Amino acid sequence: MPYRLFYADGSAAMGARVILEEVGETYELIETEIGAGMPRAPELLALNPNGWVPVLLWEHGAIYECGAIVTFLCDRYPEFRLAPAANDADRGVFLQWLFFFSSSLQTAYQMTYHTDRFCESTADHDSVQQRSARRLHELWQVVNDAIGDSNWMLGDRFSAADIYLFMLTTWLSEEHNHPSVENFPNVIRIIDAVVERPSVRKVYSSFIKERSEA
Ligand SMILES: N[C@@H](CCC(=O)N[C@@H](CS)C(=O)NCC(=O)O)C(=O)O
Repeated sequence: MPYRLFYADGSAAMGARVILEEVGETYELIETEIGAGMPRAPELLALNPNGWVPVLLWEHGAIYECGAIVTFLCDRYPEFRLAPAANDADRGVFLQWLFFFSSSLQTAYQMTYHTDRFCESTADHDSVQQRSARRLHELWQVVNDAIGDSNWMLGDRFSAADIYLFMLTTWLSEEHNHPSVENFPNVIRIIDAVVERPSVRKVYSSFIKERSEA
């Protein structure tokens, strides 16, 4: 059975899709409505009660959480060397970055894109929005400093953490008062290399075209 992926353009499902491309598996995209205030498909809610994408369907069931899907796929296809193996010295740091990205950075993004979910009162909205945007800057600074002179998140070794990093940078939005990626030159160095991968060029073709025309 080919993989099936609950998917929306611009979403975290793109990172999971890049990994499917990297490992050369066939997959079907299930285009999914995730717009604010729009109803979620019952099929999605049955698999992920949060109503979020990605959800990956495979022969033994469904998995949600982008970091889990990425790790699951990398481990399933070790020959592509997208993640250090469980007993590899780099495994811990690989997991560190994936967890940091999905728990800290993604949550800060969510607080700026869906601020109302984090406020009891509309009076708090602007304050939460501004603080979360500033928090994003702080978190990206941590990542930028950690990269230092390295070529990749794991030093001299490319991994799925670099693909995840790329995905997160595509969500930076001036409209939401996010910091510009220009503030983080070490991050730019990695995303400039990641964007050259055929998998990324395919999945992010519209995004890349829009950016080049802007
Ligand atoms: N922690 C989840 C977050 C997924 C998530 O926030 N997905 C967004 C798209 S990037 C979504 O489905 N948003 C719809 C919503 O928040 O209602 C993951 O990493 O998979």
